[in-house]
Amino acid sequence: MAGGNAIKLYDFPSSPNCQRVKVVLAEKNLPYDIVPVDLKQKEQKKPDFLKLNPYGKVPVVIDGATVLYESLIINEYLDEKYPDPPLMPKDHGKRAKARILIDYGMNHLDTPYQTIRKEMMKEEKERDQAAIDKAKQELENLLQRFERELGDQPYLAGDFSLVDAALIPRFTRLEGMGVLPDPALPRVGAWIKRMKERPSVRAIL
Ligand SMILES: N[C@@H](CCC(=O)N[C@@H](CS)C(=O)NCC(=O)O)C(=O)O
Repeated sequence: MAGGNAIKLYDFPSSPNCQRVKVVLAEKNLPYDIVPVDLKQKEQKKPDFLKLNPYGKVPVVIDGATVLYESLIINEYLDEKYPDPPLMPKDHGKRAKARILIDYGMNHLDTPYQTIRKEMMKEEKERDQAAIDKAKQELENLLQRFERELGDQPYLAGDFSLVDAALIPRFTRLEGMGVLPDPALPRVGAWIKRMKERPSVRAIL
C-alpha cells in the first residue's frame, strides 16, 4: 500500500489479467494501492465500476487523471510513462516482434487453452476427456513456437520484457492444467523456472 497520489489498481487476486499488470508494477518498482473488486459478488458490473471500465472487467488502473483498462494496454502505458527499467526492446523491428509474440500467446493459444479451462471447471466425471486430450495436443504443438523463440535466450524477447510479463500468468495456469511441464518443451520449462525466481512473479504465485 502506497497512499497519496499513488497508482490505483482495481484488482481481483486470482485474475491473470491483473497479475500481468502487477508483474510490471513490481518490475518498475512503482508504488500502488490495491482497490479490491469482488468478481464473485459481481462488483465489476456495478454502475460506479462501469464508469471506470465500460467492459465491466478488472484490471483498471488509475494514474492521476488517467483511467485505463485492458491489461496489455496498461502495461504498454506503464512502460512508456515509467521507462526505468525499459521493458521493451529499443529496436523498432524487435518491438514489433515482441508484440507479435504477445498476440500469439494470448490469441493463437486461446481456443485450446479455453477448452481445457472450461472442462477443468466441471466436476471430474462431467469432463470431456477426449476434448481435453485434443486441446493438450494442440497446445503442445503451438507451444513449440516458444521453444524456438527462446533458443539460447533467457527471456522470450531476449532480456526480460513485457512479453514475459504478459504471458507468465497463462503459463502458470498451463502448469495447473497439466499441460506443462512437458519434456518436449525443455526451454519453456527453464524459462518458467527463471521467471518464478523473479520477485515480481513470486509475488503473484
Ligand atoms: N482483455 C481484458 C480481459 C479482462 C478480464 O477478462 N478480466 C476478468 C478477470 S481475469 C474479469 O474481470 N472477469 C469478470 C467478468 O467478465 O465479469 C484484459 O486484458 O484486461
